[in-house]
Amino acid sequence: MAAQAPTEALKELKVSESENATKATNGSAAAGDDHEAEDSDDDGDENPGAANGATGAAKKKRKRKPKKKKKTPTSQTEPPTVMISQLFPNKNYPKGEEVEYKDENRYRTTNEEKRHLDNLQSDFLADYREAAEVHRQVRQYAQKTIKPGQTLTEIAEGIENSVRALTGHAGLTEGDCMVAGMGFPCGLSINHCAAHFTPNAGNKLVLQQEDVMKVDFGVHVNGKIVDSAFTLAFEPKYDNLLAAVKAATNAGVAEAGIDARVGEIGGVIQEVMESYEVEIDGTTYPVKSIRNLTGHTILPYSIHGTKAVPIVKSNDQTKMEEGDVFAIETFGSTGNGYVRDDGEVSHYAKRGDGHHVDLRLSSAKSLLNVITKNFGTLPFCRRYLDRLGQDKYLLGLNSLVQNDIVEAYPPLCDKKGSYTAQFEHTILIRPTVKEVISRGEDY
Ligand SMILES: [Co+2]
Repeated sequence: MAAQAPTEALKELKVSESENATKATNGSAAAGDDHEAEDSDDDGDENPGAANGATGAAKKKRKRKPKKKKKTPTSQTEPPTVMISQLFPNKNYPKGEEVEYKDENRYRTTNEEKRHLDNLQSDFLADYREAAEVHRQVRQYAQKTIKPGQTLTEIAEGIENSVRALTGHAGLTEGDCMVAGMGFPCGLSINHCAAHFTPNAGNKLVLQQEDVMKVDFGVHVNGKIVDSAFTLAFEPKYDNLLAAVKAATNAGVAEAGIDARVGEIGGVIQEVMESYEVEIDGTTYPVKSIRNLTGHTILPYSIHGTKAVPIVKSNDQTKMEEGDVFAIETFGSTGNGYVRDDGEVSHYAKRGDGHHVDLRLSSAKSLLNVITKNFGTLPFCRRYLDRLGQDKYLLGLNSLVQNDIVEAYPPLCDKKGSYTAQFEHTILIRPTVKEVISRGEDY
């Protein structure tokens, strides 16, 4: 999930290309632009965990039959439905890509004290590796099967229901979403829209052959959120755009480490990104880093921590430190290289700095209770309220946004007609090594 650079901070960025520095027209959060008419009931075709829940009943019935050992599945199904904890017993989840630190931090890999510190993190690591394996298996199936002609709703629900099944938490009982499941909604942002679009109920958008779609979703286990994204395109003319962003993200991942300064990492990312150009339908475009989007730290149950990783050169001297978790994400664009709020909001999250407000609206009060119990500070979207049986909640939701209790994350788009792409990994700055937890054979 993308973090947005605050407007003041942008002034401090040393942007190499400023000719397109259009004035920010960030309107106030689009809280009042919503209409309820489209809300419809979820059709409730959830399947996660069905096979497991049936075990008890099945045992009773078959009492007299000769004992047939219930086989633990040893491979994933298509679409994915088998819990990752069954595929990897005893929490033996695959590691991410471990990268040794460089230069004055080389000693850490073998240092006794750092190894001890690392060993104390075994539960944290197991949760993170489980979430990452869920992400890999779900996204690799998505990459194979998503095709033009599908609706964005079926794509998003397919990904989200697979995540829920693989974590073993359907998220339909109170508090279950907080144990494991979606770390944030499945973003499906198309063409000039870079981030934070997911269909609301009733949306009929269909994926087109010529579309460039950013698929950005989070998986969490006990609040450890893996934030990773990729871009899908079906026409080869976009290959260079995707290659630029993939290379830029990998450069950012490679530069990350203990004591690395985020402003310098931004410079490296920009240099790689902007060394590419892409020819689309006879016009050649330079690929630009989107300068008001950034990577970010991740905290337990909180997708946006306090540190940002710019994707353009900046004089931000903030250092990466032992114990940090970073989402390294980069965005390339054929447009202005600058996004603004555009369109109906779908993504929301309760703010962590919970100050008390006496809410006058009873619908806002009861909705806040639902949000707190089911999502805490994890981002959610309107569809997640629908599937919990909530309806007619928009007035209450908008009131929570206006009272700064819930933050709205509107879609972020570059200029119309442009194309944007994104790749993103989550990395753990462990005491001994850097672990690219979400690395897969795909990206
Ligand atoms: Co992110």
